[in-house]
Amino acid sequence: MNFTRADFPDGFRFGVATSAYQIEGHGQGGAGLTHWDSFAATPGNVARAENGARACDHYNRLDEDLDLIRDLGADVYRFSTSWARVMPDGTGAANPEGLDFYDRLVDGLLARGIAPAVTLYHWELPQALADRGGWRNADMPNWFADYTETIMARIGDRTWSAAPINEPWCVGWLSHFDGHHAPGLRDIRATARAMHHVLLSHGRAIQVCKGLGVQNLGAVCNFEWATAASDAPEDVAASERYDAIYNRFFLGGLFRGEYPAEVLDGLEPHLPQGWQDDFTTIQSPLDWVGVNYYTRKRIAHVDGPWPNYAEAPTQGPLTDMEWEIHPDGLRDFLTRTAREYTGDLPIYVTENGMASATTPDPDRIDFLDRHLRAVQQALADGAPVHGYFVWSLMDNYEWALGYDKRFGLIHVDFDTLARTPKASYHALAKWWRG
Ligand code: IFM
Repeated sequence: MNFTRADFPDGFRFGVATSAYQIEGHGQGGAGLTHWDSFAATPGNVARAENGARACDHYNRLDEDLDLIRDLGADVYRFSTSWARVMPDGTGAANPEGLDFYDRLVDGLLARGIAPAVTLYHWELPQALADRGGWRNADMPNWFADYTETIMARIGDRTWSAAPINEPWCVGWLSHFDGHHAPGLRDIRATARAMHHVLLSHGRAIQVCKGLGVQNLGAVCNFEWATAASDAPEDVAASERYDAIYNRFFLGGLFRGEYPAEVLDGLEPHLPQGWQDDFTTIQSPLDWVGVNYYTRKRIAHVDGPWPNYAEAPTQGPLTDMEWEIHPDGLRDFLTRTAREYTGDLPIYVTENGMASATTPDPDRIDFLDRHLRAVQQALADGAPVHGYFVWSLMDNYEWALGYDKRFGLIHVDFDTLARTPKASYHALAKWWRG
């Protein structure tokens, strides 16, 4: 990687990202059961039925991990707080040990000169709320607002930025329509409600944060570029439907106060009554938007009920997730988001990275290099990109795929829990440290 900080605009921030359940070790510190624990305990849902009970044991290795972030030269650390660690039953009493942990995390970052970027929900829903229907339940925005108040009253005076929910598509569609993530449903009505309640919960949390005086509030969405598998009109229409569900639904709700017609074709009968009235809350003004980007899909029409699409065979080069490496998609999302939805609002690449078990990892260095060049192209095209955060600081629990998909700049030995920085860590440190 032949970059220097001077190759990016003044004030451009570089960072790394993780999430609570993927690294902390959820079995410790009084955290409550989550729907990921029960999903993983159900045979067939997760590779080798692995769960996040120990993960990287970050809970007990906080200082060591924060030193590694400092030595990397990262400006920002994007982490998440676990709802079930803060409020083990989802509502009601807080867990003092959990609040203390996040307090120490934020103070530890500040003491090392690293800006704390918090996300309030990265998928570990307290089981007690899942038992009450989880994201399908119209009370979710209220429960989420209470949780937001509890955690941000404690740390929100010292965070650099805050975003309520990581990747609403995963929370809504992947988990309730595809059934690939907890709670593992395949139900169109649950999907419609979850997708809407996620956005409404986001809006409520933004309002709570504003009330507490928390600064620099944003939303983090994940996007996949959709390319039609052929020029046939039905494949083109299928790829537009995929794009609408995956990408435009959330941007539309957040920044235009509307959902795309192609999504309403399938979901409208299942949305909660009065959904149109919720956009005032959903559109609570933001200070930035985050783009998580990894890959693109080739999409073909299939006969059958809405949404009538299927993924066409992937073409190389691929990562260990079997995701195509397609840096142009990052450039195109950054420019399209600004052009069609957010204008001058700062955009951060809040996640980008690759799964690769190779060590040393020249493939990861090449991946990051190509995506950073895509960011430079977007900047040259006028997109107001203000930062770029790598997923992930260290190898961790890759959800339904367990521990063998390695996204880290730091290798983790899951037997000894030893951390070993990879070549990609050193390559980034070389220019991030200045
Ligand atoms: O590991 C995940 C993360 O939790 C959310 N964004 C994508 C990453 C890689 O799949």
